[in-house]
Amino acid sequence: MSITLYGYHYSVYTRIVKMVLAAKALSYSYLEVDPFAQNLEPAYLELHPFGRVPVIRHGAFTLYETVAIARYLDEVSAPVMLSPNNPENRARMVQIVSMVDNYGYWPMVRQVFSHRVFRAAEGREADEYVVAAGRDASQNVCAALEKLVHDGEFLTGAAISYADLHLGAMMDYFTAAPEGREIVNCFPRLSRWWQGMADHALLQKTNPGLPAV
Ligand SMILES: N[C@@H](CCC(=O)N[C@@H](CS)C(=O)NCC(=O)O)C(=O)O
Repeated sequence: MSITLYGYHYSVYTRIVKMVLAAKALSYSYLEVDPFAQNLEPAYLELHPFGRVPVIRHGAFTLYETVAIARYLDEVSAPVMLSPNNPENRARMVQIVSMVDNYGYWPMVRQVFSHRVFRAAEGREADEYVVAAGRDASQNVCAALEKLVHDGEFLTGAAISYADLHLGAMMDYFTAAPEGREIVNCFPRLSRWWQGMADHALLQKTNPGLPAV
């Protein structure tokens, strides 16, 4: 059955799904959708009622919400490889993903990265008030992550899990900003994890780059 991914080039959530597809060596076709465009096609809103990306179609089955997509793809293409066997580690994976979605994405990506890095690449000014608010909120998120990082090489143990991909995509954007690097450097366990993860082939392969003006 063929897989279609609807995504946006610079979207972290689209990148996460691309990493899962690459990790599982799944081929797919890709359709670009700009979720920030004014009038999204009604046909797209049928797929995603909130007008966001990503969405996947697998045969007649369509799915939105990145975590659901990632876990579905991991499960339908054996062997399952992104979810730890141990219940504690699996719960930790879900906790980290849920935590960064609820408290980290907005300050780390939409405030610090978007304003400091993405806007600069587009030749636009950052709103310093937004960057400062994002920096403060991100500090709390990184402090919380510092307590959750496993002693192993990856976030939930010795093997890579979905949490590494999910947080990795956000961390790659966040640490592209000097404020992000400075914050992460204050947390030794989180820094150790990120130093090992930053050059991971899945992140390298899916790096969207920045707009050229
Ligand atoms: N909870 C959604 C979040 C998806 C999301 O926010 N995607 C961003 C792009 S990274 C988007 O579509 N933003 C459009 C907007 O905020 O209007 C998921 O996990 O898939």
